[in-house]
Amino acid sequence: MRTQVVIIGSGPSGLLLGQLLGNAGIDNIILDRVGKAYILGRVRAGVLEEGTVGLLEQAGAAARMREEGLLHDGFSLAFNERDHRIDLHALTKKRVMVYGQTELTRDLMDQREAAGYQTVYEAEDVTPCAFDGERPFVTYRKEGVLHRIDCDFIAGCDGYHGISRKSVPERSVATFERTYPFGWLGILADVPPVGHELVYANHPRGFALCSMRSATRSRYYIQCSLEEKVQNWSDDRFYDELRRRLPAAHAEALIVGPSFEKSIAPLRSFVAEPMRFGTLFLVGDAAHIVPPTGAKGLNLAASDVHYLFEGLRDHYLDRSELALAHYSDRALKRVWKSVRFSWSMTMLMHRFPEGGEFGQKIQEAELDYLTHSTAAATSLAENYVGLPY
Ligand code: FAS
Ligand code: PHB
Repeated sequence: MRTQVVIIGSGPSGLLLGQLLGNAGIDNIILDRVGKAYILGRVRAGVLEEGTVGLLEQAGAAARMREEGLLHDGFSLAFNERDHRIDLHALTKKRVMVYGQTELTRDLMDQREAAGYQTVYEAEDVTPCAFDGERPFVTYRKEGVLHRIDCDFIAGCDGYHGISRKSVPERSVATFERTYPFGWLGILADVPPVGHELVYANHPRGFALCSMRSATRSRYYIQCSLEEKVQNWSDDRFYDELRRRLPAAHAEALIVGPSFEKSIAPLRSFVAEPMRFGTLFLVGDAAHIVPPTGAKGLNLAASDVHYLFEGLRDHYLDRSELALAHYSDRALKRVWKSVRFSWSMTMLMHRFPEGGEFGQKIQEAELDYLTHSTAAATSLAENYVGLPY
């Protein structure tokens, strides 16, 4: 079998890249080790930058998002029992779109199926081969049969735990990492959200985030110890703790109901450099991970896709190698700025007991500065809505 681009991973980055390539007439096959249902069962991101929205429009997969997504002009920082609104639109003339990653993934899968582009789910032992030469190929096993796909390029869109980055000789990859001494315990429940915008709360008991998926579906998170177990957290216990971390007005407005998803996610910052190895390109979580505090993970995957699609389109349609040659540098420039922002939001909003009184005072001073200085709020806002591609 032969195609122009093999994409490993049917998450947001693989699906978005596959749709843009297919629509440009560039042949591609997506391989994923799990099935569609498993991928759609994962609950992750919820906030899209305008750049990500634009790419979904370009991919022809934005119709349902436009109908069901919620455009937000701002969000709140809650601390010392008070709410401070960051008016994103007034400060940047931009907005963010609240629309779940699960729905975005479903829309891209539907578009791919409608276009007849090929995807192999439950592909085992996917292995990128000979990507340091001119004739790369990928092998995989399906129902016990070994398959080989010859191609021109391989896009490693297979996430942090994927095979692509691991297939590169260790000496060729530089990694940079920071782990955080806590996780996020999150729930999804079909109850109206506590407010019409997101609330990020800094509280002595720990960070909390009130987010949503729609006007009737809420997504809540609280900072928790990495030793915590989901089974120790009944809905009542979760809601009680969430209330204690919110200003009174939000705590009183909180509408509770049975959760249908509850999970703990660890937080880390991670970057692998470079993002290109011969004809293998790392995209999205395969190359970088950010703590979800800045809502950047999914949006960074989208900007990687933008740069790689430009490079592959110019290679095939314009016979130009320039954009492809600069993929890694261009992507990493934006990656590191988002990694910085996500790290700074995480340091600002969470409790770090080891940071002591001094660390606490620095957080309070920064929150005070952010909510009294237009310059500081503008810097926060332009990072949150997404820096230019
Ligand atoms: P993904 O991990 O989404 O997809 C990779 C795909 O590759 C998967 O389908 C996997 O099955 C497949 N794969 C892996 N190994 C393979 C192999 N060997 N062979 C074949 N296929 C393979 N981001 C935010 O912006 N906000 C959030 O609130 C947020 N919350 C998150 C919570 C959790 C628990 C996690 C893990 C991430 C969260 N993220 C969040 C980040 C998340 O949204 C990612 O940025 C996003 O999924 C990146 O998309 P992909 O790069 O496509 O990787
Ligand atoms: C979410 O809705 O899942 C979400 C929103 C904003 C974040 C993180 C997660 O910063």
